[in-house]
Amino acid sequence: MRPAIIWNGVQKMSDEDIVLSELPDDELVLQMHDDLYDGLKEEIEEGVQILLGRGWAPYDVLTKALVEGMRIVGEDFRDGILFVPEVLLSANAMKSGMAILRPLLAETGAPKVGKMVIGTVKGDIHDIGKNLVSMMMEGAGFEVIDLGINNPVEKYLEAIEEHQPDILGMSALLTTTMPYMKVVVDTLKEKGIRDDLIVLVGGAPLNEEFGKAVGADAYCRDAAVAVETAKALVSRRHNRGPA
Ligand code: B1M
Repeated sequence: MRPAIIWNGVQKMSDEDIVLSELPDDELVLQMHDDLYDGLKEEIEEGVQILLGRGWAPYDVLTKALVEGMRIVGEDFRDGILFVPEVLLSANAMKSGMAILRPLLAETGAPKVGKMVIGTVKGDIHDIGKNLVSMMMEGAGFEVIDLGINNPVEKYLEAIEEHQPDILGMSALLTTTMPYMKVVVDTLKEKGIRDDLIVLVGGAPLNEEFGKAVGADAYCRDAAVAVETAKALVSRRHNRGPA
């Protein structure tokens, strides 16, 4: 065990002194933010299991421990304090925590309410937010076909033809890749299939106005909004019946 650190005259625990299971919930969540920041995959997995074991809802573990931790990582990435290799480690730790939560969030037993094809657009390899949307949609009873990252329009078209989804979801995290959403929507129009689908878009740099400009049915600020919007638009469509 490493000795305790003396800092500003105050004895501070070193990371190796910390036993996650002994921390109260609020301190454990803060420690998990630190561990995510440091890309500590095993500690994140342990923290997730501890919170679940204490009766936390999977959604709360996801939003309060993981998503909030990633928000902090994002700020320091933006400010040049963290760099790509470090953020990759954080992303991997986040994904391993999400992998534990995924089956729990999907465990609704509810009948399928619709089908969604989703993917991150061409040129963009960010997938944490998209994965989160997929998880939440599955949890809400949607069947989700996840195309992964860096999708050219052809990939979306193939998946639409093969799976005949109710919804097409697109994610973009870069200002340079978000315009590609319009390429996809315009191609759907050219093919005469735009109105067969509900098109939902999301990603940190987007907004409502952008969603309208690319011709989407809705912009979704986060995964919870994506679920609510999808449910509302699918049920409106079903009530309207076939054209
Ligand atoms: Co990147 N990156 N990154 N990155 N990265 C951002 C996006 C950036 C904002 C960081 C910054 O500078 N502040 C910045 C973009 C700036 C800009 O375009 N204006 C940036 C940059 C510049 C880059 C590189 C260019 C860096 C470089 O190489 N120099 C490079 C680009 C690579 C590429 O894609 N071609 C790059 C690389 C990476 C990593 C590989 C290191 C890693 C990605 C790992 C991975 O995803 N597997 C990474 C990460 C992790 C980030 C930040 C820090 C975090 C993104 C994230 O996962 N957030 C990010 C900073 C930030 O966003 N503040 C950043 C957590 C996630 C839960 O939120 O993705 O917003 P988010 O998803 C939300 C909503 O947006 C919404 O719901 C989600 C859940 O609530 N949503 C949808 C998302 N998609 C949706 C789809 C829907 C509906 C809702 O469909 C229906």
